[in-house]
Amino acid sequence: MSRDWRRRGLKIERVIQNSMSKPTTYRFSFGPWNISEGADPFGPEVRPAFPHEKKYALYKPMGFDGVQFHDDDVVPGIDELNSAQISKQCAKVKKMLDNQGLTPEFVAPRLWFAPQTVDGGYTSNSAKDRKYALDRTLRTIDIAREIGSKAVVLWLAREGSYIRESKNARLAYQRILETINAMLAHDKDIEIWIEPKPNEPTDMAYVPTIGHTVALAYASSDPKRVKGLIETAHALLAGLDPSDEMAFALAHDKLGSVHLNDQNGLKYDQDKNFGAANLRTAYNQVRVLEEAGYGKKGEFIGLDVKAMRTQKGKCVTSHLTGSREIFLHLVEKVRSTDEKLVQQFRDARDYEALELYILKHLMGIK
Ligand code: XUL
Ligand code: MN
Repeated sequence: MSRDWRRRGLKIERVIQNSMSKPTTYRFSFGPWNISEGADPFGPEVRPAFPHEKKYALYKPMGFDGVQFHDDDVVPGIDELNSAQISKQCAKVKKMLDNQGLTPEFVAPRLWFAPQTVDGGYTSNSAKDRKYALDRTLRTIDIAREIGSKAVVLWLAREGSYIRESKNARLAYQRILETINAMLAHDKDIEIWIEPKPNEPTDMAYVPTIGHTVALAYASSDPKRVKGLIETAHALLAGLDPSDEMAFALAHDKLGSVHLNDQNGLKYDQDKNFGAANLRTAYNQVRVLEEAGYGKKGEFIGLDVKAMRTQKGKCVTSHLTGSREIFLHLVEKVRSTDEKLVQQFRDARDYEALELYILKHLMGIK
């Protein structure tokens, strides 16, 4: 074991002790896209539109302090505006956030809508389209700084392939790394949080897991500023356990944020309410976060949940408040887990008894 790893191990033990002595007060965030009109690939909107500007007033009363943005959530029509116009719009959004007492958690370049990114951005075979993707990403960093956000999220939506032969995958990974380095060079403070996802909209996406993300971080020119954002559903779509993915990132000090939600098997990306498909998996995610002291340095609990299409009403938000409530109930479950008993079961290697204890604890049976 290298000395660095040993030091990190000791640090993790300290964090576990700290998190036991001082409970974390969690802060929650979501993006305006999480309040949607219910369109899906098979049908149109089913609820009346509710403008983005009106959504921000809902955050605080719902118990949320952080806003996650796409670049064009901050600056609608971004591709048609010059930098002075973009700055003016950023100032307007910053004022609104200050007035509402909200923190802009991150800004993500929406690189999956433009005609230039049909075949990907950073990994497109067209040099002109790669330049569009980089320019828009650097502009997103400027937007993040102007509204007071310390991070840019890269969900690498169309960086992948539908057929293997269409791209050189090794070159694609090199191009992603070059983009990360160009972003780090563009701004000396900005953090880059990559949100891995294995598929959808592409068949096979590059950077499908947090392992790929952490490898890219270490290969970059400033590893400290490159982290991951783990979404429950994305980890499940990769056939992985989201709490283990989070633990891996935390062991490397590389969990920038989370998108908690749920996923019922290997289907399309469902963004179900947190805990809705598998409460025990949700409990284990909360357990890993809580044990590591996640949130003590201001990290947010982000919820990337989608309202059911069947839900009636204008501006449906109960999926967000419900997911937040379930998270907080699970924090209580984690805090009331009898850790001494867990340790006894571990020492005796009696995992049958441990499993029964956990299931009964989750069901509220003494
Ligand atoms: C896509 C996804 C996105 C990102 C933000 O599956 O999760 O909403 O979280 O661009
Ligand atoms: Mn997400």
